Amino acid sequence: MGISSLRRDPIRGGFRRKIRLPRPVRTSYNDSLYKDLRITVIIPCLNEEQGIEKVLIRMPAFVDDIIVVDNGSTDRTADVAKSFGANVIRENVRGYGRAYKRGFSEATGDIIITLDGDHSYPPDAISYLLEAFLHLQVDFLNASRFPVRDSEAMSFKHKFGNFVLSLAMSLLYFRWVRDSQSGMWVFRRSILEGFNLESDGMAFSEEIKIEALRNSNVRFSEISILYTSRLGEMKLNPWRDGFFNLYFLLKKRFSARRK
Ligand SMILES: Nc1nc2c(ncn2[C@@H]2O[C@H](COP(=O)(O)OP(=O)(O)O)[C@@H](O)[C@H]2O)c(=O)[nH]1
Ligand SMILES: [Mg+2]
Repeated sequence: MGISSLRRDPIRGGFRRKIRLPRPVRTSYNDSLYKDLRITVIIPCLNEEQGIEKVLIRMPAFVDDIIVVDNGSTDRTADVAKSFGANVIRENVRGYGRAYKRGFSEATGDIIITLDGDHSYPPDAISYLLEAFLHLQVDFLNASRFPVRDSEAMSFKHKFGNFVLSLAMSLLYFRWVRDSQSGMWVFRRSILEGFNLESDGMAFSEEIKIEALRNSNVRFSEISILYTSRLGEMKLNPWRDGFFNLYFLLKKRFSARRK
């Protein structure tokens, strides 16, 4: 029945025929959990006092636990994160991968979600990613930054480097991966048990995806998010990290697998 078929009440101005609103549906889910799942967000930070504030302001309320791994910051990163109720863990040994491995060892959630502390990845996308993760029935969901809509977010050099690295990973592992360097992932914590994560540096981002692709019991998928320009100073060294990541990719592909 279209709304035009209802006659306007000339006196009260409303519609004559009563529209019955459905009763709120009660679910059996525990209110404090996202569909009965405990969600842990892990954010590695090296001097991200500006970015981490913006990230934590936008963090959805259903996230159960936020772990900020403070990788030897000399600014107010830890204080800002604590003021938002995050669980701040200090990891004095530098390195992106190192920070993540420390964070994983402290995580308790059924699902782990990661993002940078620089406010380049969207915390608002967490619910969308979780829904996609559950709907697609996967174990590891990679959030691809491509296509990049914000022209300030990524230089041509970065886009080109990312494309080369992602193409190399796709060819080496026989699986199309659009963004091998993305730092935003959603995965079941239990899959970490079968992973062999060695990198302490920036190559960790591709290594965790390689492990997901290599494990036949891990269902992998990828979905686009909106990536924007970071706040604060960039920690990545494009040439050094780019070439090292390519070398790491080849080394991992052709070396014997350690368990
Ligand atoms: N490069 C780097 N990043 C770190 C380190 N420890 C923590 N991080 C954090 O890891 C995230 C990724 O670094 P970023 O400079 O944003 O790299 P990009 O996103 O690849 O450009 C940021 O939140 C950093 O603050 C570290 O030792 N090295
Ligand atoms: Mg970043």
